[in-house]
Amino acid sequence: MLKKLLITGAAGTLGRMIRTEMGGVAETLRLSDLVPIEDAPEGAEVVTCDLADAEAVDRLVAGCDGVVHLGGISVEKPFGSILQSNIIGLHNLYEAARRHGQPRILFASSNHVVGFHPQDARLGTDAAHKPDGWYGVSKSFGEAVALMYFHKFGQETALVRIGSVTPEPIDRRALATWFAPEDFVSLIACVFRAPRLGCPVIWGASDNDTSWWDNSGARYLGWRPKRNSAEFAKKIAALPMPAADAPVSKWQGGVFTALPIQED
Ligand code: NAI
Ligand code: 15L
Repeated sequence: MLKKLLITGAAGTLGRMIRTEMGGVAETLRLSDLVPIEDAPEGAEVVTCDLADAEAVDRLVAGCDGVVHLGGISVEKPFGSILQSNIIGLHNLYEAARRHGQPRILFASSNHVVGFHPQDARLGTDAAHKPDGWYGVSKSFGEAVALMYFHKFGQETALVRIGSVTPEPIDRRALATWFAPEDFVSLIACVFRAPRLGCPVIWGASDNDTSWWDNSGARYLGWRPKRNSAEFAKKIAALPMPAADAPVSKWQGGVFTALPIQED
């Protein structure tokens, strides 16, 4: 078991979903976000920290032997804010990790790294990066940084390309991208318990019948997602059908592919 697990972005949607479920993974949690965390579980340390502040991130990582890195901009935004939180923030995290014993990292990457692959393509973890906006580009950068630190220094990271984490799938696209919160929690446990991790790309998705992604490369972790979006197929079939040539029907990244570049 880890001694101290840092969760960045712990005030966000996924942070709130997982932070009460990490009891079996670490003795102590260090929860961090840019915004204050009011309702932390008992015994957790809480640190307010801007990922763009290198010295603050250095102090944040010190003493942790694992990091679930959820913090950052999680949707398409102007480049300036993505630069601070996702690019400079990522650099600060990996430099801090290098100085403080190389805690294993789970990086919350995104399906938007491959958003411009069509929905009829079946992707392995070696698929070309086809990001669908600055947000996707920042996740692509994050994956590249993690690989560089792995090859140069042996820093281990799970590059989890998350699909769509919601209690249930919200539309037809999500029948392929759905990632049940409990499957995410079990993946986190497997990542931190594995004797050897390396720096694999893992598709962050449940065992969906209509998946676009081949996760066979992650089997060595012993992770077996239990949920399948097929449970909700009838409910989703009753929703209005989007046009076949609409971005949400055509591209893996869905509506993100059609978003404009936003000015800072
Ligand atoms: P969220 O937007 O709800 O949470 C992100 C958190 O990061 C926020 O609480 C925000 O305050 C914090 N943050 C932003 N900039 C920061 C900075 N400079 N310093 C410190 N903290 C900062 O996002 P959500 O949905 O919880 O996602 C978590 C992670 O998972 C994100 O990195 C996102 O890109 C990734 N992801 C999420 C998916 C989903 O289905 N929710 C799908 C794919 C990826
Ligand atoms: C993401 O990367 C976003 O963080 C999340 O809000 C969803 O939009 C998700 O992808 C998705 O593609 O459904």
